Amino acid sequence: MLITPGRLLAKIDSPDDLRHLNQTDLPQVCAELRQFIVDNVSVYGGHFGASLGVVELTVALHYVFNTPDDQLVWDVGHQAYGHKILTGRRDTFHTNRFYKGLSGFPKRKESPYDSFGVGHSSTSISAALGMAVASQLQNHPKRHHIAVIGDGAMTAGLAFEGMNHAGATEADLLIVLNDNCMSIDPNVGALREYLTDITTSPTYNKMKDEVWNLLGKMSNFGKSAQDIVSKIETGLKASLLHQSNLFESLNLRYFGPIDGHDIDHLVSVMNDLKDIPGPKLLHCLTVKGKGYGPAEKDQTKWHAPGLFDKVTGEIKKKVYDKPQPPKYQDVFGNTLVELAEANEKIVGVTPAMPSGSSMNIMMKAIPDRAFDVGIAEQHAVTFSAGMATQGQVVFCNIYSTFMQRAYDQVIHDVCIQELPVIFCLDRAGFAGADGPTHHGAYDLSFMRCIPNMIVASPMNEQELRNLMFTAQSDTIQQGKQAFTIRYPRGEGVMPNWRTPLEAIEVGKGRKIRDGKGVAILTIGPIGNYVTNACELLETELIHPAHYDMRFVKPLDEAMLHEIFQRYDKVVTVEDGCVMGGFGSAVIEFMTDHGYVARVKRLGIPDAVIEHGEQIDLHRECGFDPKGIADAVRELTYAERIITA
Ligand SMILES: Cc1ncc(C[n+]2csc(CCOP(=O)(O)OP(=O)(O)O)c2C)c(N)n1
Repeated sequence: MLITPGRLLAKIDSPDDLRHLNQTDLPQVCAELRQFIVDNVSVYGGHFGASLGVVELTVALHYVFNTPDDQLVWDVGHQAYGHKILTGRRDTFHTNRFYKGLSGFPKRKESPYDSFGVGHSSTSISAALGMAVASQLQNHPKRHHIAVIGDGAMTAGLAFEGMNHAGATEADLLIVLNDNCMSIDPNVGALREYLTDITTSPTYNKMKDEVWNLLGKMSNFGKSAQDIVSKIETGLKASLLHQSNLFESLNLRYFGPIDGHDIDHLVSVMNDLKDIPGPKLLHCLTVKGKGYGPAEKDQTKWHAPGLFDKVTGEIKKKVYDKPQPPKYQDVFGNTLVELAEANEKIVGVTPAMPSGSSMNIMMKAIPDRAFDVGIAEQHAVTFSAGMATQGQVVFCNIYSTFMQRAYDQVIHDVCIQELPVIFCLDRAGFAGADGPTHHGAYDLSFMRCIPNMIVASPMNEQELRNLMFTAQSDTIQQGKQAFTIRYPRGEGVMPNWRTPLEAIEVGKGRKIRDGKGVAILTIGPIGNYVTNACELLETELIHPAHYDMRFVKPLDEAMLHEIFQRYDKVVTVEDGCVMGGFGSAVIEFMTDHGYVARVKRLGIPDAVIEHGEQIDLHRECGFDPKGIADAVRELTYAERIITA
């Protein structure tokens, strides 16, 4: 479907074209940009509310600053659709997030305007500061560096680490705080309260405007006059706010709050800020979903709504004639409540993903035992560890990819201290359209090498429920081991998934089918592809056995002995990196026990795999049903020639 940009937008092939327009044209550019985003996302999907909320900011930033020489860093990057469209990607924007198309996030390889690759949050301040300090070292005194960060992303420790450093430098750094009171779900924590406090202090706001005007006028009178006014301004901010200004305390000059949808004001303020040296922060108030009614009203739902009818605002849902399997995340959310109702020690922890992980089901059902701690994965893990020391049974749910942030906490705060925290890693394996920044590719490898850690993955919904049941049982909780359960994004395979809860013996796999000559060993839901692969092979009279190992650690050694005694050809399949993962564990077992077999490991290779539908990526990496069948054919080829 061809989407036509508005009259002005059609002529903007780069920010240079934008900068040639009159400032009076900018409201029209904003309206057309907003419409173009609505038109595209409604038919092609993607993130939505965040980009609509920063339309004016995006236009103002590219209008005022000399991008790409000035370095503009977007935090997370899910709000950068307007930026992509204004920076030469308007005509390819319909490929956004599709296999081989544009990335849904800024990406250095994609454009010189994408100064820094993003996807995970709260990196922008550190990255832009690094650029600013490099500019000083390389003698580019006129280059500006801007980090645009949301109030949600600002809750992460990394953002504070960046500010702490920035405040001790003279770097030319502008932090634009895009405050819309939302993370994906409503933002949480004391920082949110603090920002609301600044935003709603009427006395401060009035005084601030007056001082600002004065500051503008004083700039004609040289640096010492500016310094005096600046001191008055700082004093005013401190005395008029309930606390001293957080950002000023970190030695960042604080400006705002201003209306982030007033394009004229944004342009004039940014022009002023260009002349103010050193690290500074501009606090902009915006509305997530701005300009599209339904998205303004239900901001969580419209964070990434899927396809929708742009006229009625109806989100398109596929209609099926029979019951469908649930999403793994919903099995997690519902099972957690079921378990927590029976075991009052159970608590749930999520770092800013209540709806993404379905922890919101427990937050609703048992609010005092479910915690959204903000975008703070490291804190989430150590907070869980703290609760575990007191005998709470903690389900800490973190997307596999975001767990990378908290690796030291898992080792240092949980496993070394023998605490039985339960980690549920959602979005394990390929994340799909979000791409390489979000693929949960590494958890099997990085979790299995930690002492005092059990690592499991269910092949279906029933197994997920049973693993959760097992992990919270007294046997595990009185032991000394943490318990990782990883499962993928999307739906499972069992429409009737509310099965009775049963404990699973830790380190015990399942034989799914017997075979001849070759065995396929799988971990997790990717094992469901094997049924299909075997159907393909049956017609060629190849009969592989299939084992669902369930646990990567501890491995089912009895089962592996059986396998290596019966089969000298083995294929391992995992939706995770092959280096150091499940297949590697099987090979380690094989050599440790002196078996000799041909083993083919299927999984994610040592490469950055881009975005696309999960099945496309499985195919690309050779572990879709056909890829698995091919691997078996390859292993058995010589034998079949001989016996033919
Ligand atoms: C480290 C990390 N944790 C979680 C996420 C998932 N995530 C993506 S956007 C988002 C909300 C960000 O909120 P904010 O920065 O305020 O931007 P907004 O969407 O409100 O514009 C979250 C939690 C992430 N991208 N990175």
